[in-house]
Amino acid sequence: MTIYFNNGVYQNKEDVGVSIDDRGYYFGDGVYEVIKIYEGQLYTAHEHFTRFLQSAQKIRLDLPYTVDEFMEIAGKLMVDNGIVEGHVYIQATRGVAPRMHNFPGIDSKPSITAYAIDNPRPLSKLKEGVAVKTVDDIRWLRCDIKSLNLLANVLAKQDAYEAGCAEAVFVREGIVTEGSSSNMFGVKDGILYTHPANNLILNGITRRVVLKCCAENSIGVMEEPFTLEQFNDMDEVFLTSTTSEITPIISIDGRTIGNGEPGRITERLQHVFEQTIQHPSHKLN
Ligand code: PSZ
Repeated sequence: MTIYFNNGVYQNKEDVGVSIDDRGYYFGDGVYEVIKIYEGQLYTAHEHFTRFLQSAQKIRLDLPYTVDEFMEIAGKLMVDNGIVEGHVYIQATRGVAPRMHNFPGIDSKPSITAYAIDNPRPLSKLKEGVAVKTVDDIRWLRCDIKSLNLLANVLAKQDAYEAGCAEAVFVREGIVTEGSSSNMFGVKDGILYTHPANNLILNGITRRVVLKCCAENSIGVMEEPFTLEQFNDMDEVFLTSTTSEITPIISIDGRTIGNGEPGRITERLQHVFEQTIQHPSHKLN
């Protein structure tokens, strides 16, 4: 039986009642996180829960737990559900109140729900790479917030899937920002390029791990905006996310990158990343 976390109570999925008046349901008025579990241990959980609290603060949502308390909740869900390889999903909404746009009164408390679930690593995609499709970045200007509002991301991902691609790449005014649920990287002449961590992208935890791996392995990094034209002309391209890790990209809009196989630096970073998994207590800072 899978045990879910529902506002401080651990219960069966069937017993988790969600109100029709929840602001997550009405407005997507909330934030979330996904934390990977490798070998029965949470990976970079401190960073994820720090970002969770930061996202909440950016939407003026006060959460009643600290990073350490969230780590305990996630750990309990992982252990009690016997998850060895998978992830924890957690979200917080602005709670339950009759539908109105402005914030509910102080008597309304956030709704916090979480669960742990099996999710194997995408080994064949990691090895073979994936195709991607570019789409217009029609999102708002606070993409740094891990918001439950994902309509533009959902539409983009569906576009990509219908084109036989695994991910959609957002392009804003000619600049590659990020994927619909990933960060984007290119390698040109041995230098790694990725969009700077500003309001136009989510500063991915996996992105941060990759940048740290580069620093430790003398791989040059340019956190500078790059155009779609530059992206198409990269020697290697890959994407990162908590569940996709470092996934090579082998084609963009049907055009092959390099020789159509994962690049050398991409594979080297995958190898270094793999070592961080084996030391899950690994800290970013
Ligand atoms: O399971 C999945 O499909 C997941 S787990 C995390 C994501 C997808 N995506 C996170 C994400 C994102 O939604 C956007 C818009 N940009 C970047 C990322 C990567 O963030 P991290 O590395 O923290 O998962």
